[in-house]
Amino acid sequence: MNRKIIHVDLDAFFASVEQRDNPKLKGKPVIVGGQTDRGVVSTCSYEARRFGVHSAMPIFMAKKRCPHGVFVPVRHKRYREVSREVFKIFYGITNIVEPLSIDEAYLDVTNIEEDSVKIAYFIKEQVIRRTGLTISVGISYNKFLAKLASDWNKPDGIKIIKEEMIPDILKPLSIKKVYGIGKKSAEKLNNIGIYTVEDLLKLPKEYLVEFLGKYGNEIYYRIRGIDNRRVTPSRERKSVGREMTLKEDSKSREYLKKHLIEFSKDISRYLIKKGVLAKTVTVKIKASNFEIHTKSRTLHDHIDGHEQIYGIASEILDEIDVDSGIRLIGLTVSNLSDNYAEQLSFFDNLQD
Ligand code: TTP
Ligand code: MG
Repeated sequence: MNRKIIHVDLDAFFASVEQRDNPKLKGKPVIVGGQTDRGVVSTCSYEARRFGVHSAMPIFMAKKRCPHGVFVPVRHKRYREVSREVFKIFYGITNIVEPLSIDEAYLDVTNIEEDSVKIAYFIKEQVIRRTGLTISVGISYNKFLAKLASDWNKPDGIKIIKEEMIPDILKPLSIKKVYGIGKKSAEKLNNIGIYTVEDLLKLPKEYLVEFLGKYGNEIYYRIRGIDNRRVTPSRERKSVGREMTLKEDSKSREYLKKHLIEFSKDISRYLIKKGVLAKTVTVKIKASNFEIHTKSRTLHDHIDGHEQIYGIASEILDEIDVDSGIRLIGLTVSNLSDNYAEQLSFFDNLQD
């Protein structure tokens, strides 16, 4: 039997929350991000996107492109609250919800008899009524196509991709739209004259595998509308970490700390995207003689900011002996708050 998968993604999430909390910002180009010129844009309202502003752009550049923009600081705590409200609506429909980030999830509604388009409109209506935000919804019979569909008419979009529309509807799309084709693979394919899904459909499976490695097989099937990945409810991660073997063994704390700064930024970005916080910070080192040491600190409060994570990591490193040379340095945060599990238990009793 055909599955019924819905993919939901809030529109300009952080910026929309700012506009909802402060009605003076409605209809204005709102840019949410770091407050200094050295910061980056987290996201911006669709009004600002018209001027070419987008996520991850340096603030100074956003100011150049959109000098009359309203620049506001990031309020993660507030976004997590709103995210929880929205996820409650999803869990009110089914328990088979797979959160992908703070504003995005898959729902498997195969077992719900109601027409999936009606369910999608119900979600949109509930989200706007209970949070004042708009959400884009994609409906299809697998994950790849549902996600593609939610992006189709953003913002406030709704789109259904049916089996009989495949492959025609996919043919004109850029290969960058295909889940699994990253920037590097896209460039590689562009170099041999492959730009659209239509071009890609002409490549034999063996060639794609040869060319793209192990994902080639999945991509071959995906663009033919075959994607059997299941919607897996709330995969909870226990920790998030980064580590690196250094080019040469090092005794310099300053050099090691530079890596900790980069790791902290990476980890913080991940936590914020997922809407979770961490309570324990662990630094790991491998000495020149290959001995591994780890040292942890557990805090009273949960954190997600890179400066906070680095602050703790740096203090921990100060307590570690580096004089005999360090081969590898790593940083992990754990003891994660689970934003989503709370909702699961809340709705457990309501579901079939
Ligand atoms: P997205 O869903 O990628 O973006 P969006 O909701 O702002 O806009 P839309 O879906 O309408 O295209 O990300 C959700 C939130 O995650 C976003 O509001 C802010 C945050 N985020 C960052 O902080 N940095 C980033 O680089 C990205 C992409 C998102
Ligand atoms: Mg979004």
